[in-house]
Amino acid sequence: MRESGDALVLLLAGGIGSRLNLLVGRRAKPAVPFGGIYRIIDFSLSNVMNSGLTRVGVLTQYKPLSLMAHIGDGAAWDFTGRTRGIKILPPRTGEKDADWYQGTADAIRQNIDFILANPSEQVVILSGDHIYRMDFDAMLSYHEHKRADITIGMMVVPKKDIHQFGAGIIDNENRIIDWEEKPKVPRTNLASMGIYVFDTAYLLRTLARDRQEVDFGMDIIPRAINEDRVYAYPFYGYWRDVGTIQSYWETNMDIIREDSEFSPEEWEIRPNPEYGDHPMDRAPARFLSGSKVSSSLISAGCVIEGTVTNSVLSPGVWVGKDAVVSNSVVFDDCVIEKNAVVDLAILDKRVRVEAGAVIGYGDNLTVVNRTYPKHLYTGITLIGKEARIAQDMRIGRNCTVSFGYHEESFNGSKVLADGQSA
Ligand code: ADQ
Ligand code: ADP
Repeated sequence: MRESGDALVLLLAGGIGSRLNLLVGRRAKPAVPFGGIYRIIDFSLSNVMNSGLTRVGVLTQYKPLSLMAHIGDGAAWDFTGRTRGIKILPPRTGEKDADWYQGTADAIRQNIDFILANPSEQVVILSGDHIYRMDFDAMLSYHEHKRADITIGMMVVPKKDIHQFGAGIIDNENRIIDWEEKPKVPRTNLASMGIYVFDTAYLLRTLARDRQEVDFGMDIIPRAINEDRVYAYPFYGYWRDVGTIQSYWETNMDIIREDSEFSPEEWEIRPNPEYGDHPMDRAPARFLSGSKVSSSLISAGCVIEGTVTNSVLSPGVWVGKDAVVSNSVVFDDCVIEKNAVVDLAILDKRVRVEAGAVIGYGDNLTVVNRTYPKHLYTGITLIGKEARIAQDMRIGRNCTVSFGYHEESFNGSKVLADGQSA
């Protein structure tokens, strides 16, 4: 019988996340700041903590530095102690590209030593880039009750979105009887959340079977449903994959929607207060005379003199006199000088928008180019880390500006038309 807290957690935190564009230029997707004071991975780590699980391996691959710094020793999520622990598992660094993880199952396969060194009845496999609250202890009990080999967290999504997910068809016992990874033609609206419970012995046998099986959704699950006991664990709460700029922005906006069921504080999501970007060592936010703020999340250390509506501000953001920030997500220590306008934009850390500059210029919210990842297509403008937007500069909708990193301020052509990059 399973002892509560016994299961081993493996957190997949390695994907490149290229659809997040500039936000992942210098950091892994799970390390992207989110919701004012969090990073995306805080949601998974807090869920693990709140489920009473105490042993975690974090599988990394792409630009793990700020992710490692952020996780530190894991004390923020109570992973320190004699029988507890969080370990960052780097990718194998062999000679060949082929030694890098090829897919989710391959990533786990390369860490079999870690699984063997931490004996457990079940392994819980999670993604580091989802925003949600879930009780994995309840899922583990369900897994045992079903006597399943694999249990997959699944939820109903709009049919038009099913092509992004693994899609399953279940019988009336919730056993998965058909499966298609990222189906072109929707046959069901039941989507995999990429959250798996495996019986440990079964997982080890499965991984040893065929090294060509490199991905759970593509290879392992479609075979397993024919031969083994694979069940869906139905999930009814809030869950978002923040893999695109659009879903990242929408999910941030969900925090400030008054009718939203999404509430990081109520869910006891913990940021890492030991880590540099944290609110604890900042002064309280200040609202100077003339400031107007509504429907927004304002973190500590912010100083507001202008207008902020419908926006999420990380710690230390300055909004100058008569400046307007609306419908935007603004990361740590950005400065929006007087009379500047920022609308429908995401600003990475330490961006400076000089006086009178406009980001999100014009009213063109129409589709520019639907073939993302590269291009934004719903009007959101993305400004990369440390970019400086010169005085009176105008940046149109759907633009990306990665000009920064201590270079001159971006004032190239005075106007960046819709959909351009600089
Ligand atoms: P995707 O999200 O497309 O689909 P994938 O890109 O393989 O799956 O990533 C899953 C997670 O693993 C991500 O968090 C990613 O960062 C991480 N990851 C990917 N490759 C990795 C590697 N080599 N090393 C470490 N981490 C890695 C999956 C399922 C679908 C399901 C969706 C739900 O395949 O069936 O519907 O997740 O989001
Ligand atoms: P990111 O969001 O990409 O992690 P940060 O600027 O927050 O960007 O930090 C990148 C790394 O550099 C982190 O490990 C952080 O702790 C470290 N860092 C950031 N600013 C400083 C600083 N002023 N001095 C020393 N280290 C810093």
